[in-house]
Amino acid sequence: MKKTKRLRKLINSKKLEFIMEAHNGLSAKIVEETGFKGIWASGLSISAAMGVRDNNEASWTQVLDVLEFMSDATSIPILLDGDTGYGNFNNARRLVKKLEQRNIAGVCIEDKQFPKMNSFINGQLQPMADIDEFSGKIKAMKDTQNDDDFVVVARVEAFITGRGLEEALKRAEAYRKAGADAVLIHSKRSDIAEIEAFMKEWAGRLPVVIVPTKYYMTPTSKFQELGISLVIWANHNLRSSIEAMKNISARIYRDESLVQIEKDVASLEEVFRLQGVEELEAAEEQYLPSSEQDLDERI
Ligand code: SPV
Ligand code: MG
Repeated sequence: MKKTKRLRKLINSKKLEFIMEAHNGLSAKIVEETGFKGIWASGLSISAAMGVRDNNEASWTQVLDVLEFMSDATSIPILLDGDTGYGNFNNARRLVKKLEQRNIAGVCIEDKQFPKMNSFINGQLQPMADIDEFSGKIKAMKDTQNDDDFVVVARVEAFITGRGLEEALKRAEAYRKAGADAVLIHSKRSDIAEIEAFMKEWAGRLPVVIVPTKYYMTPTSKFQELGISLVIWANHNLRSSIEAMKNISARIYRDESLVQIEKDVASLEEVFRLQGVEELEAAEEQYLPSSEQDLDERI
């Protein structure tokens, strides 16, 4: 099944589904091997892995290059965190074109202004997009996609910017009318109150996606109960790798030796396996001359 269709199925499924953050080819591969049915290409994680801020400091084509590696390394669908679409409707529709060429299954855009800022930094101060402008952007993206199953998720930042339920509903409804396939309702509260209030009023008009980074204490059964479609575990491969790298760097620095740490890092064999070394060895058998004699005959 096409990646786009698989993402669409995840979003429309009656069952609560989950996708997991990745930020490069390696982490994408690990997400797939773990068993996840989809990948969140997180803007925060990709930018952090590049050593820059989540403020559109990395250009959109640099993000595209990372996505290409992620897509080539995996067979499950990728939903790109497309920030604000990297400009106006025209930039956003060109993004869709380029994503389809790279076999990316969908993109989520948020109703803020370019350059964006991460939702958990001074959310209250962040300017939102004009509703009509953002709706036009969604419409342009939907009109551009070649594959009917390509998914556009509209992310509502009304709670993040402190504007409340009424504004969140008004925006979500406008984006639904503009053709969005799902709504991502974001909250920076440590409880699920805003999401719960939204879900009650929204009443299933479109599938709803959430990112419970801040309300991580909420049991997953509550998401199911509220009728949420898709949960994004948004940054936990990045954060776990930061902890692991800090720990191992510090120990090697302190010990000036590898004696104590070898048992605590992935083996080289595991690195080679993840890179697919075996496949290359098999291909060499098939395509490279097998002996000096073969080579002599061919010359
Ligand atoms: C991301 O993963 O980059 C997101 C989710 O956009 S959040 O960091 O919660 O804004
Ligand atoms: Mg982001």
